[in-house]
Amino acid sequence: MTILHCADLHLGRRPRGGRGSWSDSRYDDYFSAFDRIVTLAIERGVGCLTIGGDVFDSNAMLPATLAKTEAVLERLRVQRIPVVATWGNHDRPGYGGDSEFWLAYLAEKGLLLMPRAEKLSGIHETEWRFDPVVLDGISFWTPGWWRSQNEVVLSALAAHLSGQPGPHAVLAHLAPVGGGYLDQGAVPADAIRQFQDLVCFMGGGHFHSWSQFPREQPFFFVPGSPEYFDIGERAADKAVVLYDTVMRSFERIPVIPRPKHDLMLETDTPDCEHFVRKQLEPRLKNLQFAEGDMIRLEVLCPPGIWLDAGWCEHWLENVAGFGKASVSLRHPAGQSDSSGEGDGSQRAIEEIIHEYIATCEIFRDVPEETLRLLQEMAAALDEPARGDEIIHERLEAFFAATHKEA
Ligand SMILES: [Mn+2]
Repeated sequence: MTILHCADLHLGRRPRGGRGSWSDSRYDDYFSAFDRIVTLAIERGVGCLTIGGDVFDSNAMLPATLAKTEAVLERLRVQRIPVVATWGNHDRPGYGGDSEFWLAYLAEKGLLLMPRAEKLSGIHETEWRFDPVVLDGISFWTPGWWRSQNEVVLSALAAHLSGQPGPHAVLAHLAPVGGGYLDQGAVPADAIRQFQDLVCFMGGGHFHSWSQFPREQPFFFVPGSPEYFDIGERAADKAVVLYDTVMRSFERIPVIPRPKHDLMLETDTPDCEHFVRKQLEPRLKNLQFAEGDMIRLEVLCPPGIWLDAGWCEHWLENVAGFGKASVSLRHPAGQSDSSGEGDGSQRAIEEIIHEYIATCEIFRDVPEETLRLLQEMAAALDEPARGDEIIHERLEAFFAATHKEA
């Protein structure tokens, strides 16, 4: 069987900051990206399309989001190409009730198939119940998404599969990491490796850029989100994987999100018009870009020089023609104008951090928590013996306080 695997579609997503034409065009981007993947599935005549979670950006959605999703999936239904999907952290409802999410509705409508993983409350230990979807003799399983228990469920699933006749495939909204991990969707590579001899294919997700595991003869793939989650996302390597379960071979097919450009420039003046004329315009002359592209500009400023980032963003969007611009200032580390005066240097650093937080989308709404997190992490550097532990604790506290999830 040939499987086309994608993940992290984030259908229904809008950029923060309200409605408007930019918000509308980004909203459409996520559907267009999914639609192109569906076209690819049809053109290649695949055996099935699999989705590794975060189908939707949120379980609370507008009616139009559901209707548009159904319309895209309908294209596959008429072509008799089955879709097998698992859920990610974004698909989950914020309250209990594991089946009360919209993927279950799409499954009921016959637009996709969903393997299940259920938690059974055993008296002494947690037990899990797994129900596969069987297509052409291959059983598709999922560990589901269980937050801090993700790794536990994954091992329970591996144990379960070792007693079941194959062939098996697994879909999981997870990505392997080598070293320490700070994210519920990241699991140690060994947690994935235990499936190596149990499955013919494993489709991952959660991280928004491509990775394969192991490097040689991979069976596990994180494809990457087909669109940028937001303008600050650094994950740029986005693709889908076409996998042949008989040959155990794969083709990596890049998917192209709305273009985003990352520039870094310097200024020695706070005069925006001068900066645009002398630095920005000459740089843009050499940049291949089209109207509606996104741009992230970082400007290195000498101590005490503050360019008006908002003015520059406005210029990039309204004069240069970018769809969205994000401008942030950077000041050299460890330098301060107010040396030798009480806690003056400490204050300068805090100001710089505040300025940075204000320009960075994921921290902007939680400036106090972010500042505390940074201070605590800086303090952890002074305690090498317990540093790791402190950083884990502090990050968990930060995520708990802000409900931020990747
Ligand atoms: Mn995601």
